[in-house]
Amino acid sequence: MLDKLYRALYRIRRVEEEIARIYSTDKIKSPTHLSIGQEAVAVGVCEALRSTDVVFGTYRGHACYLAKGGDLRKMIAELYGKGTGCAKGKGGSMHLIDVRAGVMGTSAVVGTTIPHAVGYAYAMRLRRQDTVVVSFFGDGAIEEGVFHESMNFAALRRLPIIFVCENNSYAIHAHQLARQPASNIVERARTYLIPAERIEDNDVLRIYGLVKAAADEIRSKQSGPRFFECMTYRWKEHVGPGDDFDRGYRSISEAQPWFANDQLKRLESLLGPQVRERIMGEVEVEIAQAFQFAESSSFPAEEELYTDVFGEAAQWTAS
Ligand SMILES: Cc1ncc(C[n+]2csc(CCOP(=O)(O)OP(=O)(O)O)c2C)c(N)n1
Ligand SMILES: [Mg+2]
Repeated sequence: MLDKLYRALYRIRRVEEEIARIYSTDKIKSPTHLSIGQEAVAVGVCEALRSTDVVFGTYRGHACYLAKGGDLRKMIAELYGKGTGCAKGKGGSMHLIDVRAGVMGTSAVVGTTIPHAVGYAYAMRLRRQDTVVVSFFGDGAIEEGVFHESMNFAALRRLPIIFVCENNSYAIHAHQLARQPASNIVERARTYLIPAERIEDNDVLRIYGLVKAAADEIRSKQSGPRFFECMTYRWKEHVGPGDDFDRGYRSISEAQPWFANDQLKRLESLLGPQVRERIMGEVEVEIAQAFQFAESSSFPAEEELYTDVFGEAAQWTAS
């Protein structure tokens, strides 16, 4: 298990470092929100799921997409705006999807995938399937009305869903305590009678263990939703590849404990050098191939502007 978690963490970190490295060349055609520093949440959660389980994420979604098994080549091609991308080059970094892997979508609009996840969980309950649904969102999303409507409905219907709040303390440049009366997200989840837990330290092994137990319980006992508030930290600026500790809204001293608590380094130290080097080598080849795939793919044809605009079943009649 350690080597799987390490591979997933290393792969996401290195993919995003490569994205950051080439960002200034303008090859990447969409705004890009990096999750460097936060990878442990997506990795701990997704490794605890089955391949048939599904996740819904946010615009900071590379980690969730990759950790759940989304196709790396199609993700990089999507960032390049190429027709071979996972959303045919029309979505960019913020709109990743790989239905076969159970990545049901990420969205630029804060909070929007929470009700999608709840709707999916409702469908699973009606069809008596044992799929577990995970909804990832940030600490900013809980200020959206739809978050509370979704929590209410999920609790009422005891839906098979795990809510994962990735609390990195900031929404763009505003600290949580400048936006919310208290740092009490788990308590608010509990008011819906949803069992909720806060994981303070980005500990990938703990996140994995707790989510695994929660998913097992949801499946075996139909015990209804669970909620995890995972404290974490965004190392890079809100959007883009740079550092922003000189912007004045946060300090490097606040970040230092999180740098020291890097879960990638932690797992690296728990693995033998041979395993580590094998994984690093394999991942580097895969990443190079993914960027090569994106480079050599074509942009979508002009006609593509008119496809996928409406659902196939949509019927429009003049009235
Ligand atoms: C409905 C909506 N309101 C405002 C925005 C502008 N916006 C983009 S990112 C963001 C911050 C969200 O913060 P959080 O949910 O904590 O996620 P993080 O960026 O920290 O991962 C905001 C307000 C938006 N995209 N959608
Ligand atoms: Mg945030």
